[in-house]
Amino acid sequence: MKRAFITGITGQDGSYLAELLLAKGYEVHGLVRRASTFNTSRIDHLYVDPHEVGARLFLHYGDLSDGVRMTTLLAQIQPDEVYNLGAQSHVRVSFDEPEHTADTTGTGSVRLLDAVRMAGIQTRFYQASSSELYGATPPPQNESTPFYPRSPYAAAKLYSYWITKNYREAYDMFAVNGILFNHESPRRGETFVTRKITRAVAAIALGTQDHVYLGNIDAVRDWGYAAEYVEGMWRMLQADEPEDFVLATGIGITVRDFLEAAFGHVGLDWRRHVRFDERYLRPTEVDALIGDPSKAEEKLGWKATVGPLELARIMVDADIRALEFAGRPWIDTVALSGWAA
Ligand code: NDP
Ligand code: GDR
Repeated sequence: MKRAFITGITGQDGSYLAELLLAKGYEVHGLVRRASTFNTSRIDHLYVDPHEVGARLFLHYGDLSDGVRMTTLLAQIQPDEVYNLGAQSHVRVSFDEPEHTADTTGTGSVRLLDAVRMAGIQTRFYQASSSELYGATPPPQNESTPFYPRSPYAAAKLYSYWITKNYREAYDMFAVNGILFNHESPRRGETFVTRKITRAVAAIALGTQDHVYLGNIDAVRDWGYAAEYVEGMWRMLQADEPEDFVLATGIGITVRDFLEAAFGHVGLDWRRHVRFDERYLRPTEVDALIGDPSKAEEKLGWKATVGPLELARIMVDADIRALEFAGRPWIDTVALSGWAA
């Protein structure tokens, strides 16, 4: 049985990746930050009490700021594959917390890479790199497009990109960067623009809210469906050679277009419900990101099938369902208290 270790397992991508790997027969180990309340709602439905025969999901307390913990955990788990998805992942928040972002989103990666080295294990390593690396460089962007980061988040991810490449070259590690363009889902964090919009649409449609405040709605993004992107991550680690890949849909639309699709799906006119608040602007904005995923299609056989407009409709439907179920999470969950110390 193959064994995987995932940082960021409680996040959007971590939850889909854990689902995928469990379905493929893996034993999955995830890093969870200690919080004063449970932060595992996205993976509760996957949890099986570890005392039960056949349990294959195991959770461990830890933090990317703690390198010693990473080393001891990896030595104990001995994973075949490590997926580094943990990060302070919000671009706007990175302007408020630049040092914390550097520590988790940047230095956290070298802590984990070095933990692999110090633990003396043979493992394949996936680094969650981002289209934010391209920043001010105009689209289309592919694996050879120059980087121009435009936020503390992107600068931290740039460090992680290069240190992953350096460990590949210096220590002959199978370590790769997936340069993923925006990907969303009903599990997307509530403060990213797509989910913020689709939650608002659901609440407005059901009569519990009237308007939503947004920032720059002219930004262009290439929004794909997260559940498809985790398959691409896995394929990168199954390849014969360690290489970096872009995953994207190749379609760019504006936030305005996304608004049109999301509000239009329930027969509403977004212009009546969207207000501007400069608090949501960034000191330096990324105007347009549209990926060229042809290398992944050619070498990994990976191709996105859900485009940004269809995604808007999927997310609106899911948020309406969640509200209709009186705020219960949209996935069926079981109480997850058994694993915690
Ligand atoms: P989320 O914000 O949903 O999840 C981030 C995860 O990282 C959470 O599990 C969070 O834990 C964890 N985390 C945060 N800080 C730490 C820390 N100090 N130590 C350990 N874990 C920590 O992100 P996504 O799932 O959307 O993205 C996954 C990764 O991919 C991130 O690295 C992101 O930057 C990157 N990425 C995402 C893209 C996207 O469009 N979604 C595109 C390109 C890259 P907790 O639940 O406790 O907060
Ligand atoms: P992004 O995603 O910055 O691309 O980073 P986000 O959804 O935050 O912003 C997308 C675009 O929408 C504009 N925008 C707003 N954004 C937010 N969050 N809230 C608003 O009210 C709002 N109004 C307009 C933004 O200015 C921006 O142009 C995401 C994250 O998942 C990163 O971790 C990941 O690396 C990149 O995608 C690829």
